[in-house]
Amino acid sequence: MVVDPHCHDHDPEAEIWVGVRTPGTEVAERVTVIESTLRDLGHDVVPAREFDDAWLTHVHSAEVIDHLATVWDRWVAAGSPDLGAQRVVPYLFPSAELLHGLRRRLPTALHAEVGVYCYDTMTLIGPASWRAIRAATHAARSAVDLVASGTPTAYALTRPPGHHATRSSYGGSCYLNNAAIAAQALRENGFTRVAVIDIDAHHGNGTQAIFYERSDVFTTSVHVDPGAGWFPHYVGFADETGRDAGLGTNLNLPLAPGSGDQTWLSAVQRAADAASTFGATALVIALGVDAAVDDPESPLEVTADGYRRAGDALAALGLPTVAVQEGGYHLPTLGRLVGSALEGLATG
Ligand code: SP5
Ligand code: ZN
Repeated sequence: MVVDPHCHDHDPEAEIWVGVRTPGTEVAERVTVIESTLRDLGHDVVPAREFDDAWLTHVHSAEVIDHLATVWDRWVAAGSPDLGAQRVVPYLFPSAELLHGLRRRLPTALHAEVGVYCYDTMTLIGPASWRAIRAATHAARSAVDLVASGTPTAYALTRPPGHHATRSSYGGSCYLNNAAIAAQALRENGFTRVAVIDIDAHHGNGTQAIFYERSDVFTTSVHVDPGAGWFPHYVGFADETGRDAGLGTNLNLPLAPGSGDQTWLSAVQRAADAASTFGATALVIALGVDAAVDDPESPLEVTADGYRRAGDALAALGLPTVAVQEGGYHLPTLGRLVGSALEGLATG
């Protein structure tokens, strides 16, 4: 398990959910309980090392990286915390209809700029958020280093999560895309064809978008059907299969709310089979455990044994594997769910 203590530092405090400030579910205690459970299960702990942040432009735009790195200090300097939400939060979004084909300017007011990069109202930024955001990328890249130097499987305890972040935008409690960063780093370490299998309860829209036109990275996601009314609502449908050179290299497997182990595991097996058909030489698992039956953020009903069997099925691919933590919000069972998935991966 690769950890970076700065992953605790991000404190979004809240989510603005349909206009109401509610307590956030993506809390620092998530990494505390996962780390302590995995320690109890005998996992060794490897500290993440520092990396050059300039490399992050291989996955994200320089503009969003600079925004994330500077927005809190600029928010304070502008007096914006006093506007009401304390945290950085958008209020206006430059939608295609609003712009009507006109050039998207960078607004003068910082509280308007936030909507250029942040696509929802649930992904707030506080004083230490950037430290955690970059620490999570360091954990993901450290796990890649381990695998590149011969460790068969490495797990990165990343927080905040990443799979909803696109090249230039953030949302869904995600800021930079740790799984995409791991996939790109594997590519640059000589793994010619990389598969990302996303088993978080929500569609991995950011990872899909980052690699949508690429033929060297296959992306597949098993998630609750956005068409049944679930985040991210606009994407994650079965007919999204990639574009241009990437045509045929994206596979979405949306599931009905209420789906349990049997249905979910056959979708995970389909994802694994597709990664194998693609000819992947390395694997990234976007390991959210919020499909669990007790999780407050999704209506899927996967058990701890289901996660163990998913780990088994993915291990059967026999590929060098980096697992990156995504969602999972039920603190009493969170550690055990991650432990079960990793147990399956190690023994499968
Ligand atoms: C990484 C990940 O799992 N992100 C989840 C993003 C989906 N969030 C949707 C939130 C829907 C409203 N939840 C109500 C919680 C009130 N605090
Ligand atoms: Zn999720």
